[in-house]
Amino acid sequence: MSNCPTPSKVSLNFHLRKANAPDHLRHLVVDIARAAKYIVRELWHGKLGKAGTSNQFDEDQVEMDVLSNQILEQHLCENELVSCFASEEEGEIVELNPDGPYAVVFDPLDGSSLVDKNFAIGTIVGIYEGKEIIGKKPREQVAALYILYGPRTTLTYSLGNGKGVHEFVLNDVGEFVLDREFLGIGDEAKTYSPGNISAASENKPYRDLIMKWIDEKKTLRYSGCMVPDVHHILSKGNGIFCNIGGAKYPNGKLRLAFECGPFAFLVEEAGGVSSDGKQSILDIPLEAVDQRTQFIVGSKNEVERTVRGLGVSK
Ligand code: FDP
Repeated sequence: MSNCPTPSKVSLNFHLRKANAPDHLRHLVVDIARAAKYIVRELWHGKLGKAGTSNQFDEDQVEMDVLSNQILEQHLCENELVSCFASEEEGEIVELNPDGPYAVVFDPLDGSSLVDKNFAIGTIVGIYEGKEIIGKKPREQVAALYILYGPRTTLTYSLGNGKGVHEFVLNDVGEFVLDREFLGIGDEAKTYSPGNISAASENKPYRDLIMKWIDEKKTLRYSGCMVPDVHHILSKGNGIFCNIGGAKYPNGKLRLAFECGPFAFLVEEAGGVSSDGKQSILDIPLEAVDQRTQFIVGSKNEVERTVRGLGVSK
């Protein structure tokens, strides 16, 4: 960083440099952040209706799903740094530059069914070194980040390896500037966020856990989109989020590659814990892009109690 003084407003680029991110990785993260600014603009001014198409999971796509996927793809193409990517909106892994040093996984617009209701939604990204996605474990990510489109647009990233989790806010000149550094998660949860709650009708251990949280007078914080829901845990510094299996989704509803993997990386880096009911999410090998997993994440003691309570109900 030579003789440059630390600016009063620390940009994402400056922060990545200070964290000694390799130049290619820094450029890639900054380009993803740039894509997010175009997604924000479309959320403000674009069409929010249904696209009339469906994604690899046979879920109806909204126009913003398709558009945010295109925006991200375009930015990943532009920098020549990406060997391939897997997106929740694409059926298969998409090959880009064979010499690109990174492979990227992303959900371009998580919670997009809420977009026309004006709820908070987000983009989730995980970055791996090399040309492979299948066979990798989320622990091997070299960076993970999410962008939260809420009352304010924020970007939270981590490079792992004890380098911390950091939050930036998009300012009025279109720069992500540092808001908070080294977000941490305490061991006890005051809030709970129970996903796929309809599973509790046939999954008694899950129902019992929810009743326990109610009896303990924990505070419910569930919006229906994982990005703000897990962000709440990182932001408040405690809480538990889960998405548990039931009849409709035996392994839970969420996808390992684009949703659980990046968030597990961020939460564990912040001092929290993640689990599928048996092991850390970070140790589950990616066998397919459409792989789902149960997801229990947040404050250590509550995640451990939850895993015990579910009795490995996977
Ligand atoms: P959505 O389907 O709206 O994209 O991945 C999917 C997700 O949102 C998560 O963001 C969210 O936590 C979950 O689904 C909500 O599922 P439930 O409605 O089953 O709680």
